[in-house]
Amino acid sequence: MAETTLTPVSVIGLGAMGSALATALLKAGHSTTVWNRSAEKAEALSEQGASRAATVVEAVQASPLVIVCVLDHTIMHELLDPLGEGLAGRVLVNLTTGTPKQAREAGAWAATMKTTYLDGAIMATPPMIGQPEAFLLYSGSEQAYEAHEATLKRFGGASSYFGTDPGLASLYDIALLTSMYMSFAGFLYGAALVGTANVDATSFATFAEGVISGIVLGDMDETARQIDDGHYPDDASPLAMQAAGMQTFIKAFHDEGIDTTILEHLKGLTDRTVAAGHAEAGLASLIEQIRRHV
Ligand code: FVH
Repeated sequence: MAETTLTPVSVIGLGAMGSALATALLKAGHSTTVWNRSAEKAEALSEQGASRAATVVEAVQASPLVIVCVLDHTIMHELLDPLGEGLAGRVLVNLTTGTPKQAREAGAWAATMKTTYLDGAIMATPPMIGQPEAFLLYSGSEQAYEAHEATLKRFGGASSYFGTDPGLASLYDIALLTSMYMSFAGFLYGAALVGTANVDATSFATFAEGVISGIVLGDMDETARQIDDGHYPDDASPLAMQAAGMQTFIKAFHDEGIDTTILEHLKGLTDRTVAAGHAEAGLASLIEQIRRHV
């Protein structure tokens, strides 16, 4: 059911992100109550029309929808556990970064408090909050997401709901950020290698963009299909050949005095995949060793 009037919202935690969230709510006209450990961070928001709660309890009592955005889950529990059934009947949206396991534990904990729980992950920086392209991920109570979707979209127009498992938002968030970090690292390693011949990163980027967008991103659908099928055709570049190539790459990095740790790790993963029977398979077969906890 969609909102018909603007829901009053409380925001607990007014760091860079919590302040941006509260600002977005105020701009949209929501009655907004705020609380922060260091009270001075509420001053600017108070000038914009926020009500200042003196305690966490007061903040929770002020609104049916409570957003918490503090440094980590331990702090979130330190602040909210003492409330007990003081949280009953509230919708708690936890935008504090945590692991999927912590999110699931928080979902179970909230149920004991008779609180409806939505976990969220923010793929945006504070200045992006409130923009149509800002992407926040949510999982947990579907009913709560549907009831408050319009309010939650105040934070980011591109926000999405991923399912009832409270851990899903964090799982997607960490998976997407891992893809980002690894792609970024690949470019940095390449730039470092050509840099040993005084080639600047800008010149390297001209070629790297084509390889990354054409070969890596261009083939992503096919790679995903192979992962889902559990079948990894090699496309004339079998893994055993690629493992030998990687050894040469490691030697090249070593010869030029550059860090080899990530490549060595990739080579180890590739060797284990070959040893497990995928010598003739394609690169996507690495997923089978990645899935193993070593
Ligand atoms: N800022 C960002 O770019 C990222 C984007 C992705 C998601 N994160 C996550 O958002 C959570 C909050 O991050 P933040 O940027 O607001 O962080 P800070 O500015 O450092 O504010 C931290 C807030 O936590 C409060 N806090 C810390 N320790 C305690 C404590 N022991 N008791 C009560 N509150 C505590 C702190 O209060 P204060 O220091 O101002 O009194 C701030 O309200 C985080 O999970 C990011 O991973 C942001």
